Amino acid sequence: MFQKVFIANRGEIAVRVIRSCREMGIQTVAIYSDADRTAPHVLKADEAYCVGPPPSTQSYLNEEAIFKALDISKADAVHPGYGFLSENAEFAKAIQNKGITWIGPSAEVITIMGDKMAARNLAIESDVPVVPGTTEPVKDISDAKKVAGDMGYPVLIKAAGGGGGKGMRIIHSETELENSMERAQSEAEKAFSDNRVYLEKYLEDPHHIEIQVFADDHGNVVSLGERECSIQRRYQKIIEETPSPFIDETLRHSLAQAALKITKACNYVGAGTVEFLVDTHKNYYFLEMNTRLQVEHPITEMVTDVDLVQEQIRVAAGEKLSLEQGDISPKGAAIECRIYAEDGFSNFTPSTGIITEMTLPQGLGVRMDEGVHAGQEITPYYDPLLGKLITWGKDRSTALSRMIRALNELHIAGIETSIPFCLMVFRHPAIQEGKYSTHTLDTIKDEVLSELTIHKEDRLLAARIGAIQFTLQSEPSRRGKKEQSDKKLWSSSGRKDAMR
Ligand code: MV4
Repeated sequence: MFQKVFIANRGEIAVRVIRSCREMGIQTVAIYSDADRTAPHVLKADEAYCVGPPPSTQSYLNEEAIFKALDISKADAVHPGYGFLSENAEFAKAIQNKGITWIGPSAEVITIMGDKMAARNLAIESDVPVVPGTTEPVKDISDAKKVAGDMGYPVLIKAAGGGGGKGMRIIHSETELENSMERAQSEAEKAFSDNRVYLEKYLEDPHHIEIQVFADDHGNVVSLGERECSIQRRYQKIIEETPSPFIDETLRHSLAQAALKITKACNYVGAGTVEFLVDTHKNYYFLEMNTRLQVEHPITEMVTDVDLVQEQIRVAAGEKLSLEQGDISPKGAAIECRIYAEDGFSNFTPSTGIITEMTLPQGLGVRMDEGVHAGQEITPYYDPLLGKLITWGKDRSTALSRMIRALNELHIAGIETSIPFCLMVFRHPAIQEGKYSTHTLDTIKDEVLSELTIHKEDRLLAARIGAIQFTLQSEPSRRGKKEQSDKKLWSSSGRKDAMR
C-alpha cells in the first residue's frame, strides 16, 4: 500500500480524499494557490505546497509547479479528484512515467472516453444503444443537412472534444443548421483544439441517469447502481438521488449490464461513471463515460456502504476489489444537494466575500462534505461549490425530510448561497412526488423563485419586528418582568420565522 498520496486538487474533494487516506493510515500531500493558503484541505493534509498565484492556469493546472511539489513530497501516488487535471491523459501519462501511481484509469482509456465520438462508437460496437445520430464527424453543411433531414429536427450538434453539455447546441430547422454548422466547428476548434462535431437526434424530455462502475486489475468489474441526475441548471447538476424514483428493477438491470459492457470493452480499471439518457418510454441511450470520481459519488456510498475513494486507492495499488457483485445490495435512499456560493436572486451569479459564520448540520443520516470554513474568503477564481449536503434514509421520504431539516440547520453567513433556492426546490410537489425529468427545473424555476421572494420578505419582516421589539425593550420605563418574558417570546418566534 502507498505511504503517501498527493492530492492534485482543492476544496471539498481534496478534503474528501484526505479523510479516506487518514482512515487507511496513508500520509497526504495538499497543493494550494496563494488564494487558498488557509483553506481546509491545506490545514487537514499532512504537508502542503504552494503551486502558484490564484488563477487555476497558474496553480492547480500548473503542471510544472505540481511536478516540482510532487518531487519534493516523494509521494507514491497521485489522486486527481474531479475537474482540473483529472481527465488530462498526458498528465496521467507523465505521472506514470515518473514511476508514480495515477489513481485513475489508464491514459489510453482517458483518451478514448475524452473523445465523445470514439466513446459513442465503442458503445455501438459493444451492442449498447446510443441516441440516433452520426458515427463519423460531420464533414460539411450538405452532409449535415442530409443526416438531420433523415432523422428529423430538432437535432443536437455536439463537439467530439466536448462533453457534459460543453459545445452542445440545439438545432430546430435546416436554416438554423446552415447558420450554426461552421460556427460550431470553429468554436470546437477554439475550445478543444478539435473541430470535429457530430449530430444526434435531440431527445425532448429525458432523464439523466448514470451508473457507477468499478473495475480492478484482476478482471473484476462491478456496478454500484444508478444516480438520478435530472435536476440540472445549464448542465450543472444541483440535486442527485439514488435510487432513481423513475426506474424499475428491469430497467435498472439493463442499465447496469450496458454500463458493464462498456467498462469491459475498454479494459477499464478504477472508478468510472457511465451516463445515459432515458426517455419517457424507458428506452435508454449511452451518452458518455466519465473516467474519474464524480461530485455526486457520496450518494452511492451512503446506500452501498462502500468508500469509493478507499476502493480507488486499493485498486490503484494493484489490490483486488474488496467486493463482488453479489455483495452489493443498496439499502435505503440517499440525496445530495450541492451548496454553491451563488445568488439565486441575481440569476445565480457567483457570490464572493468572507464566510463570517458557518454551522454545519448534524444528526442521524446527515453527511456534509465541506470544502470551506468560517473566516475563509470565497474568491472568483474557482468553481463556486462550497460543499455537498448528503442525507440518507430507509426510504426516499425519510431522506427527503432529513434533507429539508438539514438544509434549515446549515447556516452560512457573509456570502449568498444556493441554500434557500434548494430548500424551495425540495419543497416543490414535483420533487416531493419524485416526478421530474431534465426539463422540470426550468418549468418550476419561476414558481420556486417567487416562493424564495416570499421567504426572503418573511425573514426581513421577522428581523424588522425583532428590531422594533428590541428598541422597545431597551427603553428603561418598559423594563420589567412581563416585558422580559415577552421579549423571549418575540425573539423565539422571530427566529422560527427566519428559519422557515
Ligand atoms: C442530450 C439531451 C437530449 N438529446 N443529447 C447534457 C449534458 C451532457 N452530458 C448531455 N446532455 C444532454 N444530451 C440528446 N441527444 C439532453 C441532455 C441533457 C439536458 C438537456 C437539456 C436540459 C437539461 C439537460 C440535463 C441533462 C442532460
